[in-house]
Amino acid sequence: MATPPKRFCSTVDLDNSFEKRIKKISIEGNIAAGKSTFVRMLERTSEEWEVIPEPIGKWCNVQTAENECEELSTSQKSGGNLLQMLYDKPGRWSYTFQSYACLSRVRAQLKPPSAKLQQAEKPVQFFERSVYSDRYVFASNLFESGSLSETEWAIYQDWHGWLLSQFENEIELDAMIYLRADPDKCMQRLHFRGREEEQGIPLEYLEKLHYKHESWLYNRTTQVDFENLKELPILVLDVNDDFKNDRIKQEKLLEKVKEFLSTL
Ligand code: UDP
Ligand code: DCM
Ligand code: MG
Repeated sequence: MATPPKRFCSTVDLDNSFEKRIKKISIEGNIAAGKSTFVRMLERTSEEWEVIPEPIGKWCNVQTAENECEELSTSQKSGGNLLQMLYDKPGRWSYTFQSYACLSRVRAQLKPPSAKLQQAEKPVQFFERSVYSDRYVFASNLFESGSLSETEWAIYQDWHGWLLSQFENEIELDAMIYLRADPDKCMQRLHFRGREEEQGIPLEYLEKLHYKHESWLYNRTTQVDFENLKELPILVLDVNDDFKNDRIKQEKLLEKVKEFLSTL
């Protein structure tokens, strides 16, 4: 009797075990809390860790020196403008912005992991924010402050729920890390970063977003519609102290991340 081709079976096994092994973790936090700085640090730490930056962040940085020679796609151009439009006229542009932000995030998160990651023994993908913060922090806050109408909010929630049900397996998270910083610290960092579109943001806006993060990730009192989200492990890290250029603080944060990963 012919022996079945082993390679075939092991390829299938490999695929399955990769799906089981890979951990997907989102990094959450207020505007300018330090998420991008934090994920860059994670990326440098291990070959087995991959980072998926927030697409909005990329669009806002299109005019920096390192990118200025690159050809920009229509979506990148409109993304950059859209952030400005959102802050200039939230009543007009919040729905458009939130639709585009979520769509582009799903698209970025559906890209297959790199070949290097697929060979890793303990692969981890870190996402800068998630479709959940899009909804439970940003869109929800814009609705509560009157920038999204009842109808827009109802339509947003309808397609958001449907979209996630379609891609549940691909984008489901294993855990979240909440980078917790006081709104005035975020304001300082926002000014320090100097992203032009954001310079008119008042402290009250960061305070509202802070309370949204707090009730969702710290007090866990926000009502969420996704079962898997209700029990998701959350690591809370205080990032009020600057860690960007402080090796010892970075090491301490990394220790906590590693310990957290070992529990998942
Ligand atoms: N930043 C800092 N010290 C830190 C973390 C961040 O000075 O410990 C600065 C960082 O260089 C940037 C700004 O704060 O200019 C916002 O950080 P980031 O872009 O990482 O924040 P995000 O909006 O991604 O959360
Ligand atoms: N943003 C938003 N709604 C979302 C996601 C992001 O309004 N669903 C905005 C907030 C910031 C920028 O996009 O101005 C993302 O940048 P940051 O990485 O600084 O939080
Ligand atoms: Mg960022």
